[in-house]
This record gives sequence, structure tokens and C-alpha cells, in this order.
Amino acid sequence: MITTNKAIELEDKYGAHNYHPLPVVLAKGDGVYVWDPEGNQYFDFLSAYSAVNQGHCHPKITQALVDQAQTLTLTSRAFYNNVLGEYEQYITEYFGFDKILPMNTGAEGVETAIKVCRKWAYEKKGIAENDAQIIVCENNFHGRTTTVISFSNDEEARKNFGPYTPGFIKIPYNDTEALKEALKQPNVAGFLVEPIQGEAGVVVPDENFLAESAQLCKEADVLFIADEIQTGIARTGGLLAVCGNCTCSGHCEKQSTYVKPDILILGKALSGGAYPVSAILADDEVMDVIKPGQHGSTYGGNPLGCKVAMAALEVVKEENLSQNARKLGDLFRAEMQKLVDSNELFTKVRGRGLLNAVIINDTPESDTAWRFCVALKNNGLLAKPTHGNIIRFAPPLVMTEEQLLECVSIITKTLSEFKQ
Ligand code: IF1
Repeated sequence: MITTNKAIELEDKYGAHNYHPLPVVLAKGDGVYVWDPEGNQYFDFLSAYSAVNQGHCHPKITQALVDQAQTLTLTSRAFYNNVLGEYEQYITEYFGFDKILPMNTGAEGVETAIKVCRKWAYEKKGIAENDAQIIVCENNFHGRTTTVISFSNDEEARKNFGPYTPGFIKIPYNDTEALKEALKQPNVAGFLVEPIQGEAGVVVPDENFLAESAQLCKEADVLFIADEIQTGIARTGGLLAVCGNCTCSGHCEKQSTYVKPDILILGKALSGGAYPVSAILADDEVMDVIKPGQHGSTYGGNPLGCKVAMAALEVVKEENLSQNARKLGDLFRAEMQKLVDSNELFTKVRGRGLLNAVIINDTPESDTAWRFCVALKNNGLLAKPTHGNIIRFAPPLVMTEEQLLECVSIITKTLSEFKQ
């Protein structure tokens, strides 16, 4: 087997340098664990950016992938396939929407939502062609396509990739007053928002922000579009972050805290990390604006992805991953709070469910958080800094309480050894 050093050397020489990975090579995964080529075992506290909520190589998802791979993988949408309809029924009932539009990656899901929103604005709301505006939030992360980076304010993601796509209005996150003002502008078609901002460093909005935003959008006849690519599928302790306090791992609208988006965007854990699958969900009034030839993708809705997604969603329900994420998340933050209270390096812990972050007591330009993550790695736990001084902690949701406490011990031990 290839060694760690060799694997890093090859990536460095032959791959575009569009990432700066932690110096660890992963060769195998199982549940909450991953191993490097030398056989060292680690707890994965990134979960492929929340794509492997169900844990690495979940047997049920792997089996669905293998079975379908030996049967039929891709037909294109030029023909019907015998899995897509079953999947469409399954996922729409699972999340409580009339229809799904299947895609592959998260950014494609966001692009799809933007297109559907604009078309709805012109054909249903009566906005003049090419005038539609979509409200977005500062410090958003919705992917890396040219249109999506056009409304990013991350210089790294944007600079020298222009000219940028117009049609977006930026407001501060978690600011309903700003949203109210922006909704007064002419030609507003939609409000695209992350229920918790991931890339920004796990920024959890005020309790009523989503419900109030959705209500304001409704009053203004504007589509409320939730990007749950990262927060969805049990990560934050509910089936979706828009489920509020409800911890059930299936769909229900009984909970008063539930906020139904006009367009819901899913990706990542929709496939349990086995295969790229994304989707947007909406009711007929919105989805019906799309007619043949107006949107699509060679791979979107392929039988392999459909089977994998159904298995991934079944696992979430069967293993009560929302409840587990909620329970372990509360425990994790309580344990991290003890560290915040008792040492200088950790200044704050925040998050919901198992999407959490710890703020490191140094500037975003410092390498302290990076060095701390390298130290964590050496003690058997993998996490990665974001924005220089924030460390995201997001293990697979199949973790047990015992394993989580072992991870807390690793973090505590690393902290006690660490020299700033
Ligand atoms: C990378 C963060 C996570 C997302 C939301 C759409 C997409 C993402 C809310 C696009 C993707 C990723 C991709 C990633 C880093 C990452 C990330 F740090 F940026 F915030 F998850 F933590 N909407 N998020 O979070 O989905 O097209 O990538 O499938 O490596 O660039 P994609």
C-alpha cells in the first residue's frame, strides 16, 4: 500500500493546489473511524463536511450501492428508469413536499434553486424578465460555481473569477430588520439562506430568525429558500435545521417550530457520502415552472444515486440519528464549555446538534488553530480549522456516548499538552 508521504507527494505534484489539507492520508473508514495507510486509527470529526452523517461505509448504504451498481447505473433522463419514480415518491413523502428535482452536487442544487426561483418570479409573480433579485446573507457559503461565488464575500472564493452574475442583494445574517428593508426593494424573488452558517464558523441564528424570515417572505410573496446541504439530514439534531426543536428523524409538521421552506436544497448526507446526490424539493406551485429542456443533468436522478439516497435516508430514520445528534451535541457542548471555562486557548463553543465549533484565542491570521488540529491528529482525532481561528467539530452521527467521551478526553489531553 502507498505510504502517507508518497500519497501527499503525488497529490502535491499532480493535483491542482485548490486545497490545503491537514497532513494526514486516509486509506480506510468504518463508522466514526478512519485509518491512514500505516494503520493509525482516528476519530473523524469532519465527516466529509457532514456528508458522512451515517458514518463511513455504512453497510446498508454500501450494499445498496453495490447491488444497484451490478444492475443498472445510468440511463440518462432521455429514458425513464425503474428506480427514479420510487425514489421521488420516497423522498417527497419523507420531507413533505409535492416534488423533487434531482441533481448531484450541492452547488448544482443551489444553482437549480436559483433558476427555479427566477423562473417562478417571471412566470408566476410577474417580475419583468431579467430583473429578479434574490436576497442572500453576508458570509454565506453555497458552493463554488461562477454564479454562486458572485454573491459570496469571501475574497479567496471570488477574486479573479469575475465578471460576476448580477441579481443578488446581500444583507447581514440573522437580521430580520435588514430582511424587512431588503424585501421593500423592487423585484425581489427569493431569500436564500443557510439555517446555520457552516463555513462562516457555525453561526447559529436567534431562535426566531428562520420563522420570522419565512413569515416576512410569505407576506412579500418571495420564496424562502433553505440551503440545508450541510445542516440537513439530522446533523443539527432534527431531520432538518428548519425543524426547530423537533428531534424526530422523519417528516412531521406537527411541531410548532417547523418552518417549511418554499424550496429546500439537500446534498451531502443525502447519500451518506457514498455517491454525489443532491436535490431540491418544492411544492407544485413552484416546481411546475420547469418544463422539458429547461434544466437537467446527465447524472441527476440516475438509479445508482436514487438507491443510495433511499438507503441513506432509511438509515437516518432506523438509527434515530436526529435524536442521537441532539443528545450527543448537548453533551459535547457542555464538555467543551468546561474547557472554555478552565483554560485560555478555547474562548467559546457554539453549535447545534453535532455541528459545533470552538473559537481559538488567537487571530484568524495565526496558525494556532492549525497547530492545535495537527496536535489533535497526533492524538487520534481529525478536525480542521475554518477562518483561521475556528475549529469545527462534526463527527458522524452514529457515534456512541462512550466514543464521544473518549473524544472529549483526547481534546482535553491535547489541550493540556499544547503550547501556544
Ligand atoms: C469544500 C464549508 C462545509 C455548503 C452549503 C452548498 C455547498 C456547501 C451550505 C456546496 C459545501 C463545503 C464544500 C467544501 C467545504 C464545505 C464546507 F467549509 F465551506 F462550509 F461543509 F463545512 N451549500 N460545503 O456547506 O456543496 O457543491 O461542495 O457539494 O471543500 O469546498 P458542494
